[in-house]
Amino acid sequence: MTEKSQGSVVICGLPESGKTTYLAALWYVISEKRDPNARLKFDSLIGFDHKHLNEIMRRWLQAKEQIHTELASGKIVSMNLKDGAGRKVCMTFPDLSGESFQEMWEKRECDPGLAEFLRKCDGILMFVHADKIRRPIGVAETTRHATGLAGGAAAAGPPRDWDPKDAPTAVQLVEMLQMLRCEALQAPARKLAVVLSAWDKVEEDEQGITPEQYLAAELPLLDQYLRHGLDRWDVRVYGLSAQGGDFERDGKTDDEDRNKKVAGIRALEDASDRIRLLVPELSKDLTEPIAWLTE
Ligand SMILES: Nc1nc2c(ncn2[C@@H]2O[C@H](COP(=O)(O)OP(=O)(O)O)[C@@H](O)[C@H]2O)c(=O)[nH]1
Ligand SMILES: [Mg+2]
Repeated sequence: MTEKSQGSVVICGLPESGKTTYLAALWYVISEKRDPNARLKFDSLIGFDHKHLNEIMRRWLQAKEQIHTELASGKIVSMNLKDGAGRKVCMTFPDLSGESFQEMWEKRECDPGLAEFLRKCDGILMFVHADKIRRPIGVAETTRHATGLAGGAAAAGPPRDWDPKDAPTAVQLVEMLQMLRCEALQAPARKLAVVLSAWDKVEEDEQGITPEQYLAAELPLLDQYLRHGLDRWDVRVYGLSAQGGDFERDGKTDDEDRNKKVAGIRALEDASDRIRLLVPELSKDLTEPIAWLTE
């Protein structure tokens, strides 16, 4: 098997978009061989140590939210998977914190280590937390805010300076994707899997909505860019619940309602029953987006 026949995927996503939780659940499923029907199987690790993966898996099994300081910053880690024919697929996590993706919008700069992987990958897996989407603020709303008119309680106190992090989620993501096509990067990837994480939160309010419909409704700028933009992405939108519901937040156990739900998740006999992936049909196979990206 030559190097050329390998597939390669880069995992992207702003901070708090669900990357570590996905990795923890994936590690549980593939290292314990919990899903015999998974499209891809585990092969090997590059740069990762088992200890770290086992630690995030343990937190996932205990239904505890992941901690944010994880790997030494700048450490790029990859996992090789393989399909039934033995073809290897390399998934790379250039930045589990997500800060270098945010910097692509904030500073219009791309970390050299990240750039190296972007320049040679076949597909991009981009995480978006479905329940933490920053929406654009309209002019009327901004004015009301500033002048303390109707409902202007929020206007109390001095106005806060604008920070690029406050920009709408769709603006940050479209900028990041457009940068992949710029002269300096020229990322060859044509396929993009958008994973809307924490899909259980969406289903609490809007049963029956598909991931595509949700993206179009909540991130219209991103939706229009993906469908009509010049960058011509071949896109699939997934809804993913990798936890099955909210997990215990570090040091906070006084929310009765949340505690009950966490107990329900812990009580599931098979922890892989927490996982729901809308492909759009329901699946549990966390390797599906990786397999599609490298088909
Ligand atoms: N309810 C729910 N919350 C999730 C899910 N996946 C991730 N989260 C939460 O989203 C937040 C960010 O997740 P994390 O994996 O740490 O994001 P990262 O910064 O991209 O690695 C955390 O509070 C997670 O508990 C899910 O499937 N359901
Ligand atoms: Mg993380």
